[in-house]
Amino acid sequence: MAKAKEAKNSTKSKTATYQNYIGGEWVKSSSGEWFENVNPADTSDVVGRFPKSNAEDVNAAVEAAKTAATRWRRTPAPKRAEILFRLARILERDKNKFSREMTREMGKVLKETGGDVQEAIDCTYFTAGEGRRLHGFTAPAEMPNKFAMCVRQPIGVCGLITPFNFPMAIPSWKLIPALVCGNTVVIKSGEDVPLSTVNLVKSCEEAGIPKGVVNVINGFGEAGEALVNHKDVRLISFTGSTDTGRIIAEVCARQNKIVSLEMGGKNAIIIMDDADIDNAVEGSLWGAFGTSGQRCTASSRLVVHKKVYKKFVEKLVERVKRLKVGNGLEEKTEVGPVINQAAMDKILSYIEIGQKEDKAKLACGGNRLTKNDYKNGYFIEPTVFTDVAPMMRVGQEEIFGPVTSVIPFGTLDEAIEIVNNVAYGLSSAIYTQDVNQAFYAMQELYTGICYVNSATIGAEVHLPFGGTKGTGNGHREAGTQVLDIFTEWKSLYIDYSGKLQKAQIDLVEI
Ligand code: UN1
Repeated sequence: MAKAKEAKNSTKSKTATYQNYIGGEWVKSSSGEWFENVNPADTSDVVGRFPKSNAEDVNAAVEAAKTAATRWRRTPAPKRAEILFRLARILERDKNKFSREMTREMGKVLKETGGDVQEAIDCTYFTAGEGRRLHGFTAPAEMPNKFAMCVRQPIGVCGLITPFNFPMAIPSWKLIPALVCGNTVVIKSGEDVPLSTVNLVKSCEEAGIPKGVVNVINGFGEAGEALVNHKDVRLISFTGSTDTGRIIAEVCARQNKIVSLEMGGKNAIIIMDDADIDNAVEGSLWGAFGTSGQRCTASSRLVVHKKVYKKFVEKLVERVKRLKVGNGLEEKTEVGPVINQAAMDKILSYIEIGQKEDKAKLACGGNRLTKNDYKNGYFIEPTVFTDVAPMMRVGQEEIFGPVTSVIPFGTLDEAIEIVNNVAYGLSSAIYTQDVNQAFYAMQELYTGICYVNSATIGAEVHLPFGGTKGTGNGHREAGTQVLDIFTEWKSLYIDYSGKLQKAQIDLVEI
């Protein structure tokens, strides 16, 4: 359930109205229905109303993307990239406006939404550079007077399904590589944060991306389902919950679609007995409570050496209690609201599980904030559980909120075992001053991302992003590795001998 409410009969004339973007036109849904995008810090503040799209809208968007595909594929990649460089400059120009609008619809603090737009800018500059690379390779052929090489080819119409927590960065991770590789796309925006996708796509329009190359559908699961099921969509790239990802993978498998999934995490920081404790506390605060813990990379477990456990917990709890929770638009706020009612209910239920079922110690937080400025928002106190055993539910399951679990350990091998022994494998970290321990941990931690002396969050766009085990299905976004999602290899053989040469049969004598 999204925070977005149905707004079929909305008559509020002042509410800003946004549309879908199909074939270069801004259009409403054929259903004639709308939903409201509200501010999670104050649900009486309606950010705008958006079309509640259905399968018919998705069909129109896919048709537009299909129509535009040939021309875009044949546009030289450096030319496609030129438009994307222009897009990056537009995003830079409008960064402040987009950040403010993002905080209003998503809740995270302004510095973080600025970082989110910056990540989209960085991704666009970096990935557009591939327009002059998109490297393939040559290889020697087995026969004389024969040439062999390998090139990347675009896939066709790609369906992009994006989450709420990085409203512009994550759409850009998918959109920009898809485009530079020569694909056309239909994006299904996250229903809690459609404005940021609309802002990104309006910028694409201004940059001069041809009609039909980028299409946007706003709405809920109905629209997403139609996109995943559409026979002309060759690829689905999805970031979101593990449950939804699994369903998407099943549907795609039946239809032989390419599917890239980025799902949950249960990331941990190891704090060794030789760590700089103050630095580790600051890192843990940022990793656990930045974005109100709503990152796939959030530090939701702090695995702390017994020798420094007491000292670390004391310092951590003291700092957590001082975190300023509030509206992300206010300068002093450090932790914003969570995204919607359902998310809040889920997080609160885990806080209850932690106390009742797991019997962990609630060191601070644990409550919804409801008074005064908090009364119309989804605010939860930053929460720390201590004395958590590794197999407790709060130590195993993704909570996706401002809650972290502190787990004591005795040896580095024990800590590594605790970190690895979860269903996911996105990010991990270790605080230590010892180079041997750091390298050993980097070798043994089975995650897609690993940090030394830094929290589990903060990946940069030019390195691959993704996780092992239940986090995904083996793909990596970002970096140049993302090109392997959005292209297929084509091997080319050119025989210039002027006669038939049979591979594996006409063996060359030496
Ligand atoms: C996510 O939480 O889904 O590394 C993405 C980070 C950010 C991206 C997080 N750059 O924390």
